[in-house]
Amino acid sequence: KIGRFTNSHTIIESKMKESLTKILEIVKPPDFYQLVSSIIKEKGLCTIVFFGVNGSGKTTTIAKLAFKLKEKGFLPIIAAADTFRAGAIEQIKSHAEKIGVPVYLSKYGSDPASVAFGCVQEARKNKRNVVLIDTAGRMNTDTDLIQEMKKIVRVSKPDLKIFVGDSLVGNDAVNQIRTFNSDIGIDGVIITKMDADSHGGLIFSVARIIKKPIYFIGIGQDYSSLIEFSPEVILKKLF
Ligand SMILES: Nc1nc2c(ncn2[C@@H]2O[C@H](COP(=O)(O)OP(=O)(O)O)[C@@H](O)[C@H]2O)c(=O)[nH]1
Ligand SMILES: [Mg+2]
Repeated sequence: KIGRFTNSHTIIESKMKESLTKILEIVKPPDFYQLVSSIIKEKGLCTIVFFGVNGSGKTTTIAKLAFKLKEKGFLPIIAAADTFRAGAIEQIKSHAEKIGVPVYLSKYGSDPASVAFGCVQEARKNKRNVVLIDTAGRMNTDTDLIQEMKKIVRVSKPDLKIFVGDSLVGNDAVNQIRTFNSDIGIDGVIITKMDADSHGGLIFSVARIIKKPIYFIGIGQDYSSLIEFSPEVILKKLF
């Protein structure tokens, strides 16, 4: 029943917010840093591998997250396991230098799984407690590359497998998420470039298809432009 002085737009808007909130609650994450802390407490080390197609923002997101982890007192180390794309090693090395986080490097063409494994060993030796594994951008149709990703997972035994998805790619990202989830298994998602896109369709696809937590959203290119996901933050962006 609409009261005499109530604007019907307001009612529609609040109904929309209500149903969107229900969907957003599906992907609402547990506290990321608490989760990492509890893994470290149990195992002494938390290993996180990031995957997703070329250009989705993996390397940038890892730099942002390493920066945040360092700020919070964690001891991150980055594995430069993208040994495939030209410039990838220099890119991560330059980020790591800027934020003051160590990086474990190898040569182009070397086996990404052995880089990931080497970094885990290095972390144990040097008392680092979070390993962030950067991987090559790979097309989800390329089965060789999916095999390679499976090998990285087999060898480095990550505690978390995070899919990094670009909010601008729309329906393509939905197919990526489906393929990656069935072939490798996704524990959580980070959605990038939300500063350039305001409808956030990918968030709703994650809620509908894989129902896994979305830990962070990327909202820009600098190191501080990574914010924790919450339904409130997204609703504020949408309305
Ligand atoms: N505007 C914006 N650009 C981003 C964001 N995250 C990454 N990028 C940019 O996207 C491009 C590809 O990122 P990169 O990390 O190299 O992707 P990768 O191939 O998955 O490692 C770079 O130019 C980044 O600066 C974001 O949240 N917002
Ligand atoms: Mg990269």
